[in-house]
Amino acid sequence: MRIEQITLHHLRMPLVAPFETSFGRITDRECILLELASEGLIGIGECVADRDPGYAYETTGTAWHILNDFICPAILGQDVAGPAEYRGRVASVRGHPMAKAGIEMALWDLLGKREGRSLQELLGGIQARVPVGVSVGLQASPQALVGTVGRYLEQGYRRIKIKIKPGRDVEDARAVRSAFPDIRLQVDANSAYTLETAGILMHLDDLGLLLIEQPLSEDDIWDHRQLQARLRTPVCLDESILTARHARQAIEMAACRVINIKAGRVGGLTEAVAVHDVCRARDVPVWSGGMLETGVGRAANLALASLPGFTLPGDISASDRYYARDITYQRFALNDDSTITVPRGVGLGVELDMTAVGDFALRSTVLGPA
Ligand code: NPQ
Ligand code: MG
Repeated sequence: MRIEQITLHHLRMPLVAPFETSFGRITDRECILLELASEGLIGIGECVADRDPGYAYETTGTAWHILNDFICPAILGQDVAGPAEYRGRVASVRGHPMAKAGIEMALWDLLGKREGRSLQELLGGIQARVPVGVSVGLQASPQALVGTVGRYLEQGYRRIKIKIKPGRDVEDARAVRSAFPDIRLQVDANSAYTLETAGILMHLDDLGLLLIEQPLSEDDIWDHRQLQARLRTPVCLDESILTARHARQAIEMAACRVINIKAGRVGGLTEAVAVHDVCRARDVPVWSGGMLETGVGRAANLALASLPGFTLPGDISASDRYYARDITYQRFALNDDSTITVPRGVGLGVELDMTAVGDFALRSTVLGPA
């Protein structure tokens, strides 16, 4: 596939409601949309870096720089066989997985369009509909949280994840559990604790949670092992797992019993499938994380989550959980059984609404061969 032109769009999209986590509160989501032109086809991809380096060190600013100055020049005017070969070409760029993953997603879309196959088929996905839940941000009080969770349950979500941080953990989780004794419930700390402050999390152990996600820092895999040894509830790693090797090491260390997979965090869908394979071979359940994706990244998450090892509900959610207006014509809705249907069209199976892209774009650039 000869890469003739790459267009980058830095977008800012308003959220339907503010989203607050242990690392901050946002009212708009930024991302970079990519369009790769090759032999009469356009492949589209989404880079999930946001404006601020709160979840990870990458931002829309660093990703734009790495894409514009290093990654795009390495493939423009070149014949790229596919996602696997692309990974070799960008191996000399250290880090920056989200920037790399944005182009990789567009290459998968191109490959699917060329071969007339869906991303689901290309990745080896099998389920037609994938079970999903909703991630609920920190609210003003435990009472407000119970109200918000109740509204998502009414909408049909059958798995709830709440965000926690020091001072907003046990009381919040207990309030939700006592209001809804039977729901599938889990918590996510986004690295807000240390082994020294994590003692409080022992109180979560009798709430029947599905898992406790990323309590400690990204680079504290060993300390997650110490914490997991003291908890009956499974620890799930998110930020700590940047490669399939990390997944293997974390499992070997008994640092977690579940892994959250996000293609952006691990540098692309190819590595995401490799993480899935490592976990499946060891009987470790995985589920799809979410990064408040547009319809583009949401389609990719659905295809990935249809692989057989994704046995827990994903943080994918319907489009209207996050956006009143999206950049794809396709919108994803929740089915009655708390699933979302995996797109079946070629590639990602979604088409861009270029009017919406134009309206949300802060800047765009068209890159050609040097
Ligand atoms: C998580 N996602 O599982 C992430 C955290 C997250 C759905 O909880 C901008 C950029 C906003 C990155 C919001 C969910 C974000 C973000 C949440 C990451 O940890
Ligand atoms: Mg998380």
